[in-house]
Amino acid sequence: MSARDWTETLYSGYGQSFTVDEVLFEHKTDHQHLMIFNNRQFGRVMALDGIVQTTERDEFIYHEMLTHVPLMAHGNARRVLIIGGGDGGILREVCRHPSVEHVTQVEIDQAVIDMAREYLPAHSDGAYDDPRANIVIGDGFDFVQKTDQRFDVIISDSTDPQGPGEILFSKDFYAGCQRCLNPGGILVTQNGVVFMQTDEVTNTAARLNRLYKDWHFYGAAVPTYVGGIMTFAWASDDPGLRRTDLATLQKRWQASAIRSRYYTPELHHAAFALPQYVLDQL
Ligand code: AG3
Repeated sequence: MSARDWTETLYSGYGQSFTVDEVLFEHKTDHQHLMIFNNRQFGRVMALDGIVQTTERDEFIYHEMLTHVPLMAHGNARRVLIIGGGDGGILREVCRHPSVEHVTQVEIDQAVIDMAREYLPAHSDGAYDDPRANIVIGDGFDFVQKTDQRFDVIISDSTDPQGPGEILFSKDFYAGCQRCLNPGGILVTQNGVVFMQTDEVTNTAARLNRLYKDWHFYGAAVPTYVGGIMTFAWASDDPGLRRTDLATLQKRWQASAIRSRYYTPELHHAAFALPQYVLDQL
């Protein structure tokens, strides 16, 4: 098959392109257009509705930072809720934590889970078979409004706020998550590339500010989320958790015996330091 180029459609007038060395899967699911292809630089790439969601080569940065930061700051997370995250990367990292007794994952699109298990097996790395995992195919927004389960950490691994993902950035979604958090619980969410998607930070900050005692953002550069640092929103009613000191993080991380490729307690601490242009949005 001859290689063709594919360009992400996230931004108008700017975008990354990949050589599609081989299309592995392309299909319109009940919810979205799903494509998985091979690229010589990034390995297998999964795109939803024309937007890169994850690649084999750089997924560890995003998945480790969205998981280990809240779990290490919490210190004893037993029950975790994942919204979205069908590729299984977050589930894999959550299952690495010995404190975790139960994980519920609410993913709207069964096809994303099925195709990721088939074509991106290292993302979940067996976590879908972990006895602690309970997979719900459904709407994450509805789930947090209705469930009577409570969680120590909620991780929203959504698509961007356009199309079906938009509701996962609403005030009512953040309120639903707050409803489902145990005392001392933490919500983290993917919040876009701040240089390119500045409104996302401004809007999320305003919404969280009306609900949670403590909120902030932290960041990490993920090569295939182009345009600068990816931000993650942080919200909790316990302001002390975000300020967990470095020595405590180091002690907990060592005790967990988790092996990472990106996360370190030092990076965790530093990730909350934001550039002035981002602080100006808060
Ligand atoms: N979730 C976040 C995708 C964000 C991509 N958008 C962007 N570049 N702003 C991806 C799912 C990973 N498990």
